[in-house]
Amino acid sequence: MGVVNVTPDSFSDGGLWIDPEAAVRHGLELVEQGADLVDVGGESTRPGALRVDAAEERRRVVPVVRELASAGVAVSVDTMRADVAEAALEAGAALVNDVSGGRADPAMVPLAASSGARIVLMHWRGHSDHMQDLTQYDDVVTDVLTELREQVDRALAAGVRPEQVVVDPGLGFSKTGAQNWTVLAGLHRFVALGLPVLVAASRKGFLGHLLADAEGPRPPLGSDDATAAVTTLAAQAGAWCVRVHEARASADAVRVVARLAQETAQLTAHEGIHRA
Ligand code: PMM
Repeated sequence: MGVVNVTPDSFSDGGLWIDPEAAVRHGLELVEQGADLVDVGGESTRPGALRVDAAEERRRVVPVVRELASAGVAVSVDTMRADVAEAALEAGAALVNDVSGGRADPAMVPLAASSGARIVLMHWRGHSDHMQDLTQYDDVVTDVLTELREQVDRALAAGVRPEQVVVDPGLGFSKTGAQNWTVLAGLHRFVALGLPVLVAASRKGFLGHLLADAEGPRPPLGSDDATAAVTTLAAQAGAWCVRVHEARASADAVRVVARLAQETAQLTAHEGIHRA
């Protein structure tokens, strides 16, 4: 999943794709790099960000979704608002990516149920202006899994079908840097839920902190290689999708993991025959 943030203030690419034509060009470039999906968002969710006006969010997102969808691109819309999601679905979006996992807008889950669209439910505890005050966990992997399972159950109880649901542990959302690493180490437990898992580590602060030098944390644009490393590990752990700002390295990494998985399966079968 390649990211197009049609925002002036996103963490890594704020302002770059605010012009709709530039946003569409960038979406097409991500597809050329190997992205199967392009995620279009009009609201920054970086720590501390304030909410954008709903009409402004719709104005940013819908023309870009329409243009990319009409070019044959599979588009997801990154929004916490049901009316923005609905307008994007009408404009041709195939998937709704709700970082609040249905918690921010009570109309989102009913929209998913009535439209039948696939929906990403991300683990979420609160809006960006205070989410980093909500990082208390007894055991971060177990607690995130429990809360995410509750979000999924709420969606299923409201009529969303299991095949529609994608889950996401929400790296960076109400999680400290150290907690992000713990969640990544426990990714297999999210995969074991039996639902497709999306992982979005791309250019996030915890990578910049890992790669810090004497001048301080590595800026977001400098962590694409580390992002591709996370993609490799996430693919190996069985993730369904990674959400990334630069798609080529991650698309290549996924192909390497898939090829090696095929080879490993053949080798295991071969060894089984020899043992038998
Ligand atoms: N993170 C951001 C935006 N959208 N969607 C999902 N499903 N998961 C995420 O972790 C996520 C997201 C923030 O990233 P950006 O502003 O740097 O693109």
